[in-house]
Amino acid sequence: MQAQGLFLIMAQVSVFRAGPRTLSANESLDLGIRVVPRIIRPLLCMQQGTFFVYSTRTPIIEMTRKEDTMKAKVDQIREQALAQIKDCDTIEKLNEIRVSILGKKGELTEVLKSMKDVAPEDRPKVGQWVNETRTEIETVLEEAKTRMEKAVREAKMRAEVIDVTLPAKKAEIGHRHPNTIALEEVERIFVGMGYEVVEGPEVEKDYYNFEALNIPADHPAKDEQDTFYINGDILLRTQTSGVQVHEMEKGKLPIRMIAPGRVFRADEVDATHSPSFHQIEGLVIDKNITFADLKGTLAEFAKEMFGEDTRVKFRPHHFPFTEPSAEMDVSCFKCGGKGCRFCKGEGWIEILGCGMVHPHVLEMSHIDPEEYTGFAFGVGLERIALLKYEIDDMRLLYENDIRFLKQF
Ligand code: 2U9
Repeated sequence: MQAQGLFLIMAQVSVFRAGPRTLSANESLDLGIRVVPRIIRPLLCMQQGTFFVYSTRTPIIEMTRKEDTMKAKVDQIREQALAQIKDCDTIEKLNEIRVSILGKKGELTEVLKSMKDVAPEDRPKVGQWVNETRTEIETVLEEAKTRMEKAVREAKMRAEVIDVTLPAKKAEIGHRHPNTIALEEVERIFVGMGYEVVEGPEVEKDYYNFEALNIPADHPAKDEQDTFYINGDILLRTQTSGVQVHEMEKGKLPIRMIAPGRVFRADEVDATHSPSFHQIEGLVIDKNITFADLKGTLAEFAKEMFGEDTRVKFRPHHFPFTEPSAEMDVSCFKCGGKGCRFCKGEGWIEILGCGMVHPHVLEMSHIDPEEYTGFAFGVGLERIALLKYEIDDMRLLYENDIRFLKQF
């Protein structure tokens, strides 16, 4: 209320509903009397519940009952809310409108909070307006929300329309890798002969990869040029032999096992080399095992792997871990041994290395070489796969081109 309003305390006014009388100071305040300039009188006349009286002085007086002010305020909030909802085009904005009007600090909620300023006898009526307005706004909000959700759903359905007449997308089915096919074949053969398949770690101690296999510290294989070292003592295994050493250390004899797995050597990539490839090593330790057992076993393996007519031959060789050592060739399964382009006219194809386990290797793993003997062999898995499936470049095995892999 402006200071000038105090001039009206004793003014004789004609109040709608109340009839003409003199207002007390408190009543004047309650009625919201204020002095307004003559010039804006026509404008204020438009407002509901506004009355004008002449004071003993010249200004024109606007008197508004608090109840009427509240009604105007609630109506204004209602009109504004309905207009905002009508213009609203997203559910998010709709929610913002809800919060700004009906929320804890919303405009309508604020009106309720100011009820204390309303004369007690008017409170039920004002409360009813506010609640009716709240219900109406909530209903309109809910209708708008339902309408928008429906529109969003319909737009989504239109965008996601599925043409059921289109041919189905063909799922690309994988294929076993030639290495896997060859490995499973080797495993099938040896498991059939009573062998166990044992796997071990690709990161290994120098001892299990070299020392326990009688490979001396100054052996060229131990050169950093050939082996990937993690540190001075730990490396990426260059052969799966460590797996057999771990088995021997367990002290459970006899042993009849194959150890397939990935190995690593610091080689440049070419048609026959890769820094990572796969080996299958075999080990048999029992009483009275002789080179004859080695020959018979590997001859049987060759027949099953490359054909019933396959013959084998052994050429002397040297490995630090076996004594005597040999390399085994198989008769060319393309020409039967006559000599062809496949066997480079030799009639024989080198397949694997083998030998009788060196007595010192047995001793280092606490096996008495006087009581037990054994044989061991090692074969490159990629070499078997390349030969068996007549693939002339090792790199093809690592490209994972399904068109290539599907041929085997
Ligand atoms: C223990 C004792 C002896 C495993 C053997 C070979 C011969 C061999 C090569 C084949 C092709 C490696 O991948 S390759 O380059 N391996 O010629 N490996 S005997 O001898 C062992 C293994 C473990 C305890």
